[in-house]
Amino acid sequence: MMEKEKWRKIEQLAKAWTIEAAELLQKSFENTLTITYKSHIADLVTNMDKNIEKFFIDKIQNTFPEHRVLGEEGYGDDIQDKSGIIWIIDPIDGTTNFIHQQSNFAISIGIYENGSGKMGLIYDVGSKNLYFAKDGEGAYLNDLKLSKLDKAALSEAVVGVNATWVGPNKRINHENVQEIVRKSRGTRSYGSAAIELAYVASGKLDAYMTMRLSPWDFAAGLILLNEVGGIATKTNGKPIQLLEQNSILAAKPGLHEEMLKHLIK
Ligand code: 2AM
Ligand code: CA
Ligand code: CA
Ligand code: CA
Repeated sequence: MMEKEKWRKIEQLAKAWTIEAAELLQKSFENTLTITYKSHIADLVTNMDKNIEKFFIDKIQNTFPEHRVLGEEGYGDDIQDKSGIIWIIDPIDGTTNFIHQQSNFAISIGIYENGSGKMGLIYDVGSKNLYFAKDGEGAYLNDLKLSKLDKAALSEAVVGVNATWVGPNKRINHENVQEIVRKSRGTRSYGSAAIELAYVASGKLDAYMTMRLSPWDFAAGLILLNEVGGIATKTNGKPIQLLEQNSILAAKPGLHEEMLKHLIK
């Protein structure tokens, strides 16, 4: 199969499966969720996180047996290297919102080939907004092609940041984060890293920063950002490592540099 045709098929199926999975998630609100803790009391997982991950793995394995899957809930492959095609899946990003709000949660899928980002989907299930990007072909919010991001200054920027990082914490000098908060036009916190990265890619946020995300939280968002000229690094300015936990600073050009000056001292 030709390369272009191969990716067209992957796109068509990834979109169809995502819509189908979103319907299962919406339908699940009619039933009682089974909620359990993972590492601590604020780290929740439901039966639906697990079901949706298994749903995707089942579809992918049946259709593309040579592809591998890395999923948050651990039903995928044990991925130690970046070779071949890897689907990096977060079945529900924003599980706390899924449980508490029944909105502001997303399905996030980043598809990589030999470590390079090929396709990203972030589906905000509640609003039915699909953020989609294909390497070299731009990024879309539903049918609308997203514009390249313009330069921005912190004084005119709305920054996505979780309140955790504004107070003393073990991951970053919080006084540097406070400077950013004070100098910005305003801050927002949505509780879904994937949605916040999609918001930066679509200009609804000018920047997003957080101290620890896993591959499934950012895999799709990075591909979207790349298509619109958004810049994403760790909060120390170094490159993000695809298969590791990373801090993330994602922003419009110019603004990324300005925020880094506050963060690196
Ligand atoms: P999740 O909902 O898929 O777990 C806010 O909680 C954001 O941080 C969400 O995108 C959430 O993803 C992510 N996150 C990453 N690690 C987390 C953890 N240990 N506990 C809770 N949320 C985490
Ligand atoms: Ca989780
Ligand atoms: Ca997540
Ligand atoms: Ca998740």
